[in-house]
Parts: sequence; C-alpha cells; structure tokens
Amino acid sequence: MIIKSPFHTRVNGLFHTAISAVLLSQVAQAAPSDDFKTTENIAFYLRHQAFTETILQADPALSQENSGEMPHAASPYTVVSDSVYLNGHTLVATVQHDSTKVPLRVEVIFLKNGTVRVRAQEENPLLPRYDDTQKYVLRGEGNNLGYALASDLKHYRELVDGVKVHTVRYTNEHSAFSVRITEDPWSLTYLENNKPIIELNSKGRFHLEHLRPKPDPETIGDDVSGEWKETFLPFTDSKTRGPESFGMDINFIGFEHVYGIPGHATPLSLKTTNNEKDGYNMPYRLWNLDVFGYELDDPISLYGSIPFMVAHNIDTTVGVFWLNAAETLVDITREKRSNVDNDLPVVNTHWVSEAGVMDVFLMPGPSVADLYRQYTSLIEPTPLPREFALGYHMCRWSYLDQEDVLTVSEKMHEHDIPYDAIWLDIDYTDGMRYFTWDYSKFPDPVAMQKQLAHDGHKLVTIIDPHVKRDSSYRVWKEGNENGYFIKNNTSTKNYDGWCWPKESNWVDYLNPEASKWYSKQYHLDKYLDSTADLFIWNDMNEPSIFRMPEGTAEKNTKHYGDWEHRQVHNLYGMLNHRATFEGMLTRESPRKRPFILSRSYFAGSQRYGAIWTGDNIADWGYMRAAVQMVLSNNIAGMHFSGADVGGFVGNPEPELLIRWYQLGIWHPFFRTHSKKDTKRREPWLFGEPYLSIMRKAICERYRMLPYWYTLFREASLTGMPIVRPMWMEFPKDLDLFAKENTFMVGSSIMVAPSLDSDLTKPIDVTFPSQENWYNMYTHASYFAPIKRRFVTDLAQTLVYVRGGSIIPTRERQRRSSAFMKQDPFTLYVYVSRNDTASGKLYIDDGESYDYEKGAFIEREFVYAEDKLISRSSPFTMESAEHKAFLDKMNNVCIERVVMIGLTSQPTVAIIRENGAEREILLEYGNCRTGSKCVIRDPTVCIGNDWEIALN
Ligand code: NBV
Repeated sequence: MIIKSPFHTRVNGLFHTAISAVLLSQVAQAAPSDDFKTTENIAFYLRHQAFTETILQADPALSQENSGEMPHAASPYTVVSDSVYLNGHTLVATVQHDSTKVPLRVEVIFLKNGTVRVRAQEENPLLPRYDDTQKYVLRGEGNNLGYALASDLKHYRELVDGVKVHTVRYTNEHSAFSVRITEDPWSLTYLENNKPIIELNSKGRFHLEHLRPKPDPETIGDDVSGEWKETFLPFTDSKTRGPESFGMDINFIGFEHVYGIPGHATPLSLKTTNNEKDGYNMPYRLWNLDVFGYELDDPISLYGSIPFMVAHNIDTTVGVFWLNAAETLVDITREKRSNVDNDLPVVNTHWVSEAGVMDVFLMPGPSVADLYRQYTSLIEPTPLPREFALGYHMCRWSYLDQEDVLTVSEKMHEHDIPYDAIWLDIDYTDGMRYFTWDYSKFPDPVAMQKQLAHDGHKLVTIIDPHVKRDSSYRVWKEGNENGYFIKNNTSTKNYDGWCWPKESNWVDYLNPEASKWYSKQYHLDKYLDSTADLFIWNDMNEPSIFRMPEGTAEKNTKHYGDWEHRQVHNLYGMLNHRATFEGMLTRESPRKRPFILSRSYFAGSQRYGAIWTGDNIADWGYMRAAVQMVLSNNIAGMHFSGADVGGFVGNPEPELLIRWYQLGIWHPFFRTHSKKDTKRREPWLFGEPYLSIMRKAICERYRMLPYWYTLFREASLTGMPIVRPMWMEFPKDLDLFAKENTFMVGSSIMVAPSLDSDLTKPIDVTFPSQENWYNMYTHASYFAPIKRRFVTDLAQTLVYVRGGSIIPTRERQRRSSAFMKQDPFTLYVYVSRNDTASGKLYIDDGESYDYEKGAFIEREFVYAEDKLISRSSPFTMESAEHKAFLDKMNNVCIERVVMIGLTSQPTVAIIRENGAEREILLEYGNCRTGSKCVIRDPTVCIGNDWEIALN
C-alpha cells in the first residue's frame, strides 16, 4: 500500500498543495503510484534497453547460444588498436563504438589493497561531464585521496583465440590480482588468485551516450526517445545538454546472492528484476524521493541511496561501488553458466546512470573484514557518535509546547523510564522559519533546554532545508541577497518551490560559500535561544518539494558551477547534512561531537550522523521491513540507522508497539516517532502490563550501552557493520545467506525478533556454527548447529549470546546515559565449548574529540585456563590526555562478573590487581544446562590490568 501523501493531492491532473489538518489525517487514500515514475517514464533507461535489444538482434546467433544463460549481446565497443598503455598505476585505453567512432577514455586504476577503479568518459567531451561526486564522497581530495596505489604492475599483451588481451598483474601481502581486458569487444575481467570474480561488459551491455550538439528543433520533433526533452505528468524536462547517460553490465562470477544498494523496502538478498514471479519486473531505482507510506517489497526509490553492492559466496565476499549521484537504475538477473564441474552461478547486474562520469570500484574482499577495510578506505567509516545519541529518543509530530515537553519528561522520570533526547517537529518554529521559535508555544526555550539538561536530557529540533520566501525572515533575506539558493533552469532567478512554509527556496550546498553561510546558522549567536544541549534533525532533504515532479526538484534546475540538479540530485541530502554537521561542529570551542539525524542520504552520509527509514506505517509488515532496511543500510556503510519505532502513520496496537520497542533497542538508532494525527504513545498511556514491558525494553537498551558504544568504536576503526546479516558472521553457512528474520548485533549477539501479530506463532531459530549459544536472559544454552522453535509471551524476547563472548554492561537504572558515566560495569563471560571467551570495552567522555589524543580507555578481556584477565588494547595511547582520563575514571570499577556455561565448579576467585591479591567466595545459580557463577564486587578498576583466577 502506498499512501497518498497529504501534499500530493492531485486535482484534475495538477498537484494541489493542501496541508490542512483534515488532509493530514487522511492516511489511506488511493495509491498514488502514478505520482512516481516507473521505467516507462524514464527515457534514458528505455534507451539503454533499446540499445541492448538492437545489438541482440544484430547477432541472433550470439544471443541464442548457451540457452539458460543470459544472452551475450555483441558489444559494438572495441579498444582502439595500440591505444593501451600503462601509466604508473593506471592502465589507459581508448574504446570506441564501431559506428559512432567517438573515442572514450577508459582508465583502470589499481589500488594497493586490491581495489580496482574503472572510469570511462569521452576523450574530448563536447561539454565537461560532472565529476565532482568523488570530491564529496571519497576520503581526501584531489590527488590526495585516502587510498594507496598499487606498485610493481606488470602489463602483458597476448593473443587468446584471435582476440587481443591485456593483462595487468600485481600482488599485495594477501593475494595476487589481475585484470584482463579484451580488445574486441571491450570487456574487463577482474581475477583474484586467478579466479574470475567480477566481469564488466562481458554481456555486452556497456553503452555511453556521447554529448552532442543540439539538433535543430525541427529534428527533435516529438523526441520520442527523450534525448532532449521528456515529459512526466504536467512536467517537461528540457535538457540543454542532451543525452549523456551510460550503462554497463557488472557480473559476479560464482555468486548467487547480492545485497546492499539501499534504500529500498525489499528483502535483504536482492531479487531479480526480470521476473515478476520471484522477483520484480522493474529495476532497483536510486533517486532520492519523499515517498510517504512507501510500498513494501518494491524496488522503487526511497529517501536515500547508496550505490554499493556486495556479493557473497562461501569462499569470498566482494563489492562494487558505482560512484554516481545522478538517477541510477540497477537490474539484476541470475544465471548458471556451464562449467566443467558443475553449473557456475552468476549474478548479472546492469547499472544505468543518467549523467556524470562512469566511475566504478571493484573490491575483492575476500573476507567481510577485508571488504569493509577496502570500502571504508574510500568513503571513511562511521565516526564515534556522541554517546547520548545511542540512548532512547522520544519524538512525535509534535510535542505541543514547552509545558508538554517538560511534562512528558517529568512523567518519564515518574515512571522510571530512561530517555536521552526529546524532539521537536516543525510546529515549534515561527511559521516554519527554521532557526526561530514560536514563542507563544515556547515562551522560554533556553529555560526549557536548561531544565532538560539538568535532568540529563537533550533537545533535538527539526531544521528542514526549505527556506521560507519572506523578506522579513533574516535567513531568506541573507540567502537571497548573496545568491545562495538553487536557480531555475536558465540560472536567471531563484528556483521557487513549495513546502511547509508555502513559497520557499533551497540552499545550494554545491556553492562552498552558501554551504559555509548555512553552517553558521547553527551557531549559538545565529540560532537564537538554542544552547549547546540542542541537536538537529534534517528532514525533507531529498529535497522534498511539493507540486514538483515526484515531489522533488526538477532535473534541469541549476546549481553552482552551472551544473544541473540532474547530475547531483542524490548528493543533496548529504550536502545538507554535511553543512549542518560543520555548523554544529564549530558552534563550540573546543569542538564537541555533533548529532544530526537526516532523512536523505548517500555514500558518505555516515560521516555526518544518523539516518532513519522515513515515513513507515504502524503495521507488522513495516516492522519486518525495518529489519531488512537497517541491515541493508549497514551493509552499505550507513551504520547509524533505525526506523520510526511504532510506525509513523497510524496507531499501533500495544502488542505491535511493544514488539517494535523490543526490536528497536537492537537497532543502532533507536527513536519512537509518530505523525500528527496519531494518538499519543507515551508508554504510561497504555497501562499495565504494557508499561512495564516497554520500560523493560528501554532499560535493556541502557544496560547494553557499553556494548553499543564499543561496537561503534570498532566500526569507526574497521568500517564493519554494527548490525549484521547472519551470513556476515557465518560466511560459510549457505542456509543463512538469505536469512533476515534474525540478525547479529556485532559479532556476539543474535537477535531473533518477534515479528508476527499472532503471538502464539512459533519462531524458528537457527543456532549456527559449532558454537554454543546462550539465551541472554535465562542463560539456557544451545549447542549449535541446531534449530529450535520457541513461542514467546509479550514480555519475552529471543536474544542469544555466542559462546566465547564477554559482554560489558551497566546495570544501574538511571534517567539517561548522562548519569551513567561513573557507573560500575558488569562483565558477562559466556564461555565457549573449549572454556574460553573474549570481549572488549571502550569508554571515553562521550562528547569531545579528546579521544583522538588518547583520552579513552580500551580494554580487552580474555578468559582462558580458568583465568579472566583485563589488559589494555593495542590502540591505547600513552598520552597526558590518556592519564587525565584514567584519573577521571579512577573510581569506576567492575561490580560483578557473571560466568555462564562453566564446566568446572570453582569455589573461590583469586583477584590480583596492582600487585595485591584477595579472595572472594563464589555463589552459584543453576541454569538449565551449564552453570552460572557470580563474582560479586571484585572491585577491579576499569582502567587497570587485573586478573581473576577461578579455583
Ligand atoms: O515534519 C513532519 C514530518 C516528520 O514528522 C516525519 O518524520 C518526516 O518523515 N515530515 C516527514 C513531513 C511530513 C510528512 C507527511
């Protein structure tokens, strides 16, 4: 069900903006799928399809060979003889289309870690193509990119079956890499240790539309192919640059499963797009849009997009990053190629982008960890967030006024429910003039923030990117006077559109001055009555524009540098998020870590904060989709993500809300949110037993904060996803490759959420590998590999810890994370089959950047041979800042160690710390299998090396 957006009410074929309360309450109107394009409305995609058809027809013999395999098209693109040469770490070739003869420069750039970057564009384009996406996305700038280039490349020329082939080989400490390029037709095969993994243009679908002079209007005529002009509903997209799209097949050899390319509400293992029966009959689309109440199991575009795809089989995990921010469509088909031994599975993908430069990175893995090192060496990992941001966020559209905010906060205390931040949606502003307050509702915002801060809470306010066109509004006036807004298609005036404040303009973040100016609006002297305890939420930044095609900016509007919106659209949300980040970063000295939630995103957004999955519905299906979507974002490097817990649209029954809380606490970003016309959802409104169950879930999030923060630390160093599909942790277990109803939080915790309205319906849990697993709450153990079936009552959840893990927790219930900073820790040691375990804990002040100078404690815990030790991690920096932090944490100790699954029966723990030794007698609690023993008050301190020996 797509729900008609309140602002997309179509009357007589024209969009009509109506934001009345009445319309806002209409959530289930007729499906507006006709407000959004399907492939029939996307001319460049149709032209690529026609290109493939033509070349397939041109050589029917080729297309019919090997029935069962995807037909090879006879690519008309060949390498110009003698054009290939190796220039340092780059192989350069001229490729041309047999009939157009337009020369294309293809560059293959070899990175030290095995990643291969392939770029293609005209050698002498009529106009420059947009090539700055890399500037915003990749780590480093210009020639100073974050990656190291390969050295000692060897270039061989051979004749294989009459076809000229170029092979470039190089090795690093792990593998031998080679790239094979055939001249006629042009194709590229990427091999790791002589095994082909990824092929480009092996199916002959590569095609690049060269820029060309505009034919006279007579010849353009109706332009059925949409090269110069295309219409959708009442909108005409006239294209001054003409066609400039390109597409290519990227084929994963030996793989059946591909993942990633978020954001779509689709299953984790991506479906085929040529087959409606088990898949879709249209491609996955990447074109950031505001799709209110989006449909499930549908490859249409949503709010954000990350063109990163991962392929996985039992031997290897590889990735492809298609660096392009224009509209992009990805088709997926599967085939079996006849192979000597058996049928070789292949996933064929076909990527088509409307504009820009073809720029694609092939990453060899082979392990998941290797792949994420390679990927994040390009886009950077998620930085350590502000610690409070991992707590519970309470949001609704809207808390009505200052009194409402403070009352809700008080009630949370009264009902003993911790929370970290309370949020204000658009109605707190003076008529949607962002950076202002409606003082009739919020008479003293500073006092309100102070009260919240005193109670350990933060305030998060929404700042949308539309700027109300109002000459008495400072922000608009300055933006207008300085020419900081996006321009119309002739660049003669501001691009005018409508959003919440009616007539609006949009800041052009491509203009560095505009972006800097916008950042400054977040400073305390500009955002009046904001304090350092206020954080930001950027909504509507696809950008969402009422009455425009698909509710976003027209493609031919103009940005700084005379670039069209077409070329940069998918960057817009990220650039808005980035400018907010810069502003928040510089509002205080010394700098503190900002927290900003954004709705729209692209590769690189992970650097600026969190994202959420947009306007979902209070429905069980949407809760299930949240699992898929958050995993898919994590696969693509956008770790800090979550869904509106409870569903944005509609009123969840208490069972659904509870199940969603129980799921949401295991997502990196945890926020409840609901739409304007929904019933209030504060936990106490549901009475018992619901209130207690909701409290229990939220408290569980807080208990686990040390584990979460440590996971974010790990992600900031390694790029590893925080929540992971099962296959990532158990890469050789075929049964897990499509599994999405259970997932891992880090490498130790497996969550099997209850996702069904029928509470009596059993849940099947697969315990993988050869490990033993423990129920986190009952400590019951399961010896894997094993499958078990459970029925849970509403208060129960299925959360398991992998044997061999040590999990740090903080068990004292507080109002918020702010009051937990000096709390002691508990360590849970879940022993493995061979009586060992290990784990980590990372702590710092949770807000500054002093950790960069060593102001943190990072411990490694190891249990083996009846001894638990704590030692400092190799990342520990012996600096003055480190010492100062150690002093600050001097009194923070371990108050309890809980050993689970011990096979021995120790009676005493001998504790050695700072050269002293003492003994503690042990207690036992019986579990169904294995035994649990609790070492109370070992009072070993968190910053020290210590040892606890069990006897
Ligand atoms: O600002 C109002 C809402 C917000 O609550 C929601 O989270 C966003 O996704 N916003 C969309 C605009 C209106 C949606 C109908």
